[in-house]
Amino acid sequence: MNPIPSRRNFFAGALASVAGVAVARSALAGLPEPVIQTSTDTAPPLLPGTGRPYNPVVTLNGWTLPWRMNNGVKEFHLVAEPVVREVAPGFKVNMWGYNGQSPGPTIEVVEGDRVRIFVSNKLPEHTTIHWHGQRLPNGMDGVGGLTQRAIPVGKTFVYEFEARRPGTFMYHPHADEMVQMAMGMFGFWVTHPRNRHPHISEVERDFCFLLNAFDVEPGSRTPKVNTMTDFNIWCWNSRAFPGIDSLNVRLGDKVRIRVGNLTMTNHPIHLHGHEFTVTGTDGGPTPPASRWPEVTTDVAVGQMRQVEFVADEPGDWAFHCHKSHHTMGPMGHAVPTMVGVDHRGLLGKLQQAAPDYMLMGERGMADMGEMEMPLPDNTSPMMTGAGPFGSLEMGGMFSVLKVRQEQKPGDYSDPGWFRHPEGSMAREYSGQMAEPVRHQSGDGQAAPSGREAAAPLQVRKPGSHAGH
Ligand SMILES: [Cu+2]
Repeated sequence: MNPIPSRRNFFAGALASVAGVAVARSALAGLPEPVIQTSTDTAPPLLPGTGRPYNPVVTLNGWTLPWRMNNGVKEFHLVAEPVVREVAPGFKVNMWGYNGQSPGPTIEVVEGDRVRIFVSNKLPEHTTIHWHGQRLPNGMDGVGGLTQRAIPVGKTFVYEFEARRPGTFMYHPHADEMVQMAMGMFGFWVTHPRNRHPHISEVERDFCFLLNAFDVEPGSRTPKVNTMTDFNIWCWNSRAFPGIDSLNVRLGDKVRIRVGNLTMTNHPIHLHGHEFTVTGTDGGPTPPASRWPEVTTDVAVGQMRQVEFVADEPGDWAFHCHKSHHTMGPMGHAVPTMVGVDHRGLLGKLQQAAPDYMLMGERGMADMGEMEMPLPDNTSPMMTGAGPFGSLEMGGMFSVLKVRQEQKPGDYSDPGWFRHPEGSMAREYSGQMAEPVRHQSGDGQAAPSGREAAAPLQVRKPGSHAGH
């Protein structure tokens, strides 16, 4: 019956299961006590203490909601409420979420489980929860006005259904959706297979996180809820680099990462140093014959992609969205391009007219990663992150897959930076330099930069960063 007995031992010693704590029979008549999370750390996997066994997931900078068993039904209690989420060190945002955090806790159940979810509304307006991707009775689908009356302020509704198919799902409001999702209301749902499934592999590490985005003016604390596409805080689980934990695995581990997209644009998620296959969507596990190797998978809006690989290359491997504006912290993207513009002699005059005028980008923007520019209170730098060799010049949707021989099975702690074997790193060349041979065409197009006289400098000024 138990498809994964050996794997479960990996997590021995992890967080003692809060799930299924013995509850007095009389207490079962009432509402399950809501569990509130105060930490933004990645919680260790929550071992199932009751119900069918399964191999739990690890939610990046998140946690799994404990449940209680009531006459064979798994009971959860979600509380929709305003929360303050620390998005990155020193940067806190007023969000709406569930049980103390945004995103809400991950819900983990097993195929065939009967699930009862109490949803208490402590928001200033009505809400619902839609269970994205699930097979369920129509009246449990959570679409305000269509399948139910929205949950009024201060009330608790109950959703109940059987988790019919294994897979990776999401939950979010289907009431004033634009505002409530712009404020951070969503969560992950994993239905583990009941038995060994021909298209679902057993893995040593199983991570999940949601892609989400906010528009927060630097120095302010509340997302602008009417923004359509022009977001500036690009998050994994409502955290932005350097606030996103690394994914720490043992060399040789089979790793699964489940990524759901609840932003308003697509995100090509890219892993360095390994090839992966997409093994599932929110439609379920993909047949093995339909899979091919990739190093980037595009996760479109409202989609989930589940990727798998064997972590067989030791090191610190970048793992990020491939849209370069999504691996940056907040800044005005409307500033003109200054690369190649000579400001000498101009700065003083400009500062007489505009004392705050700052010269930036003349040699590219790499300086931004290290310069200690005064920032307004409560924001995050555009490019930051101290690595072992300097600034990473990143922000937003960026993390690191750390593959280590020494990582213990079931240990998710950060092993620190990779120690590169002697002779295995890019290094400065100090030998003789030959004069490069350049192709000379008649119109001087291939002339080395600085020697061409006639070519006019083309400076394109982007109007906004809409559409990224
Ligand atoms: Cu992206």
